[in-house]
Amino acid sequence: MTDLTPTPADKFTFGLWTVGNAGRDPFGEPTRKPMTAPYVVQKLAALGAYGINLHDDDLVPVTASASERSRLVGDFKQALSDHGLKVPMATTNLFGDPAFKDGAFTSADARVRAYALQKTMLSMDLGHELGAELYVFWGGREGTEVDAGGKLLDSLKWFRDSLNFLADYSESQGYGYRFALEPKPNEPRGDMFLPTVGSALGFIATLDRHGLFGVNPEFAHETMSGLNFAHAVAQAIDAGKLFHVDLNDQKPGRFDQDLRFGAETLKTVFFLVQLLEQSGYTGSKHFDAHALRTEDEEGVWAFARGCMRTYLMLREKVRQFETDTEMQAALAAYRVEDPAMQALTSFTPGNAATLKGQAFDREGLGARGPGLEHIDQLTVDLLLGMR
Ligand code: DIG
Ligand code: MN
Ligand code: MN
Repeated sequence: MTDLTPTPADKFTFGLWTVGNAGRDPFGEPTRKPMTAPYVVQKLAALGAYGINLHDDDLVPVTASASERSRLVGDFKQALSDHGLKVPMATTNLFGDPAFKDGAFTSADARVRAYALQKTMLSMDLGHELGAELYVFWGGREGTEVDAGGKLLDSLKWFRDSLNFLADYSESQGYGYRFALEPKPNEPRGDMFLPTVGSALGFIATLDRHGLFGVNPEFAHETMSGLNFAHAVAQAIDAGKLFHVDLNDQKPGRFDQDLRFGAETLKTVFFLVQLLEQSGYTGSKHFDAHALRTEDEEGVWAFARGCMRTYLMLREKVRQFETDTEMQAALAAYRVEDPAMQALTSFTPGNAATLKGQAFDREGLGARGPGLEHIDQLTVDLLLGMR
């Protein structure tokens, strides 16, 4: 039987805010008591996690005094050292404070944009102090409900100026951060800027230090847009821009559910794991998810165990998929190799002339059955454990 025990080598990470989610939602009060950061570190290490990520406010409230900050950071660092957990990623909470209610980097108020830069620099300082090498930007409040404000073009300029400033700050400090933009189509804003992986990739190309920027796709966010998350991740990998990934699950057409990984959409989740494993992705497998509001603390740890267990089970299914002779034979038949024809698709004037004169059996090409029903049923058999 495959060993499904998570180890730090699997690079599973959680955010302080994920297992620390107290169950508050727009229509209800918290259902769980808060947990201290050192306690969360101890529990996640015991479950086999590799690391813990944080927003600045998750560890140090914006109202904390210097001595309180020192104590909170010191206790957290001690717990990390005691339990061997890393902090691979840090990020800023630019979405909770009312100051950011109409955006942070894209606020129409220049003072808010400047404050967002200050808060992010201080948060980058904290992340560096904790050893983070990746910095995520999720623009929770970067968007609109009212487009009459006339800032659609200005917002992209302000967003770009802020990211350029912060990349320059990181380099000037010698922090060596890489940065990952995390897209989301809506919620909490009616329409958010950089809504999908595709839009984020296009925006990165406009940045000064674009080589330092990649994406942090989240399963729930692309799914909210009605998109296939495996396709989004494939494009990020193709662009060499998959710097991080937020793993969870989601029912299409609903608010951001941040469900336990694999709780809802097993086939897409399987193809995602296959992509991450086959592409040699070496970044964190970050579960940006939380236990259902119904759950008590034991439910929180069942949630965390489930995220990691499901990833490991699907990784085993990927191995089975790759070694299943019937599946591999069906995949080989699906792809029609024709070296002579393939050679013609590399442009030379001669190839173009030959290709233009090439006779094709157009009707025969259309009549051929690719065998996809068989391949997909074999996949279902595999996922249901029937082969
Ligand atoms: C929400 O999906 C966002 C925030 O939780 C955080 O800024 C980011 C990092 O995972 N994901
Ligand atoms: Mn989410
Ligand atoms: Mn996320």
